[in-house]
Amino acid sequence: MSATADKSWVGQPLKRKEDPRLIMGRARYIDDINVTGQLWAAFVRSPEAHAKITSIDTSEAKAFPGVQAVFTGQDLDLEAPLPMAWVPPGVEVKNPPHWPLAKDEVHHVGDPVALVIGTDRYSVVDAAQTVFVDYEPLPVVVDLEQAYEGGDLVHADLGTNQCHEWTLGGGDLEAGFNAAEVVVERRIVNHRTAGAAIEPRGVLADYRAGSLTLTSSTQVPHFLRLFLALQLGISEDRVRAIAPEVGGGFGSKLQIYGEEIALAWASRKLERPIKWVESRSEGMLATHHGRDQIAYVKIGATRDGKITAFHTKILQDLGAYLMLLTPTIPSLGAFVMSGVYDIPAVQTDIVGVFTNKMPTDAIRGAGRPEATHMIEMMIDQLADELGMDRLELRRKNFIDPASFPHETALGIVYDSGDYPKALDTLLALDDFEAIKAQAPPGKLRGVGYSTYTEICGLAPSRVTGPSGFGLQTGLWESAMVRVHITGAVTVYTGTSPHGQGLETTMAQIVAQRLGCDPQNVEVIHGDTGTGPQGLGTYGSRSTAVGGESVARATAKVVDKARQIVAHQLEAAPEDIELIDGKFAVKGSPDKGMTIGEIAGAAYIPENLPEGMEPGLEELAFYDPENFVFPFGAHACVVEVDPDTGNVDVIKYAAVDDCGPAINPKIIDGQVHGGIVHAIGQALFERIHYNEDGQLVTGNFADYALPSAADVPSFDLDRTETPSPVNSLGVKGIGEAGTIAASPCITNAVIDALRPLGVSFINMPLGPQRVWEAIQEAKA
Ligand code: MCN
Repeated sequence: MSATADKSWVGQPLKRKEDPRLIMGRARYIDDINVTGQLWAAFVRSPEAHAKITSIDTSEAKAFPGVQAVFTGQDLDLEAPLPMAWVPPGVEVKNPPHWPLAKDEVHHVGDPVALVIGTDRYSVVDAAQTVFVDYEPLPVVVDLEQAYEGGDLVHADLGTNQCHEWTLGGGDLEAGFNAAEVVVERRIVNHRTAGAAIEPRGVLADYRAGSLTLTSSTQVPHFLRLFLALQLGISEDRVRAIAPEVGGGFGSKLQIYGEEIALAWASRKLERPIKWVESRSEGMLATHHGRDQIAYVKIGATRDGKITAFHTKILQDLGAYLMLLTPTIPSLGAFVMSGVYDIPAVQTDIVGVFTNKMPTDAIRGAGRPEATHMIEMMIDQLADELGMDRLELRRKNFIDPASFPHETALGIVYDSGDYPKALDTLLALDDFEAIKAQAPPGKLRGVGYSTYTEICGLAPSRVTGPSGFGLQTGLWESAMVRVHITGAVTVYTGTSPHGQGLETTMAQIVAQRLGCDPQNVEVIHGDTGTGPQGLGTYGSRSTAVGGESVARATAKVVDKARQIVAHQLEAAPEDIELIDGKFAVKGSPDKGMTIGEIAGAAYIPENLPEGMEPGLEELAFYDPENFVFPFGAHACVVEVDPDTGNVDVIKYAAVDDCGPAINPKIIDGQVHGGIVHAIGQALFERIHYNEDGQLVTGNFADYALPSAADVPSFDLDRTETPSPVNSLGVKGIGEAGTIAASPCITNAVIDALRPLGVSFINMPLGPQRVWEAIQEAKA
């Protein structure tokens, strides 16, 4: 055993430490938290998709029993509109002001126009209904292509619905298509979905004595503190943001929401704590949506199947405003647009387009599911055109495992990978073609495949490509590790887990290095009032960036521990190693000290090395040199009823590679959830607005989330290809299933329908669409 590795806690399928409190109802979500003197808030939201506000009459609401105040957009004197955190360098982005309460005009159904505050949770909702807003309706544009082609304007003063246009590419596209003997073009739709976290959003703002404490169901408490400080003009040290237990986010809580800012402002104004918890239907209207892209995709190849060029033009439906990361989303996909393939020329043109709908932003995968959907569908389409086996086509174009680290045509460096191995491992799991061949009479079966890579653990300031692009913020992470005198350990992480199990995996990383039990390691997160600066949980970054910072802080503790032990045992620090839970001299394991005993020596400093500070706690900030690139291969078998168009997934198998597993059980759980998320998009879920901009799918009756009955049990395996980017070798896994599964399902449905003459179909593959595709093919 080396000085930093003892019992192998890393790699153990431990049960999640957080589960007992979650399962037994002991967790405290925002809805469980109330404070003395608390008021309640309700938002008045626009029923119009686009309208001028000609007047707002709040008199009746103000007279409502218990109502303390009613505010409109004219009352909110903020320092700035809601933030949009990132602009592609050198790209002109039109960013219309987005206020927590609309000032003169509303731009989507659900746009908040007034805030009613009172003593009772339910009567403020009734009072909100008595706020009379006079709207002068304006033309509504809902359809993305119409908005792009010059339909009615969402923001008349911009003179266009086009927000921005930019290109990410590398290699000679023209030469690539000239060299192609076969070119396939498709219009691929990736429809709008919701994050649909089971816990809705909620906020409790408590401003008193010049300080603000804001508790919110958020994935990013540190960003929230920053923007609260900026928008309210409060010094950051007087703002504390807390993410309590958060019941899922799936990207939808990676946001600075107007409700957070408005409640903070009102709490300061009234000097009372104020709380708001969203209803499900309010959440469907006003929590950001995701995806919503239409792409015109073109792939070129030689007759023998070598891909020569790949071009995509993406129209991104922004909705009515830009939120925190809205314009970033397609670029995350563009970074990996060529997927796991060695393609000499790749280009993505991105056009952001405003429509009168709720804004879109990051939802699990954020741009990468869309990119994977395109390349993996196009591989199947190309194979069909070439008359070539689709797995053979994939193998022919896989990036050579010997070429890692591999620089793509875009100038992005994939850290490590072995795509043929992932596919071989997948094919060993099941005989998919045999399952397909066993279709019952009257049913059609199809097999789908997808192979993928994604970009995680964002370290964007390090990445610039040939066209000069690069995300501008370094996404470092921090950790503090404190060993207590009893040997218990507290870890503070700047990540903000909300279902991922990081309290367990981070404890495993620490326990392995300190020789203690993970049960004795408590991981604290989600509170800017404790621990160091941090950046939150999203983009499957928490292990590759946050976990690495935990490992680095622990390494500093180990370093100090070895010096203390060496001093006490009169040995050299280099000779101290961790053996059976004790730091001891190499070859003399009987005379060692546990981490608790070392902490005792550190806090009762009677015999420390000359000049050493007492205490045993260390802080580390880790700023990665590159992204990490998880990858994998998925396959499924679907069964289609041609009479009804119904699709059942009867087999789903996945091989994912996120480097060495910290906790295989947690990884499996993440992959399960991710796959179900994408099966949901492929077959069931769709945020749908009618032509007037009214949300049709405003609750879980109309917005169909998959249930356990809709998915098979999954056959999973892993390969483990370490990343050279961090010392743990780890990559992300939280989004992998979602990235791989939608093209896998879609390709399978096409495979099933091919005998009927259907060669292409877009999601969502609900019965009606599938049935219609069959009828069209027949006709
Ligand atoms: N892990 C591991 N070994 C590895 C890699 C990861 O054991 N080699 C573990 C991690 O330590 C962690 C889990 O797998 O316990 C996921 O880790 P990671 O991939 O680092 O992802 P994050 O923790 O950053 O989570 C974010 C990711 C995203 S972007 C979305 S969206 C998402 C997801 O995680 N939303 C979720 N999973 C979710 N799961 C739940 N229950 N709820 C959500 O809202």
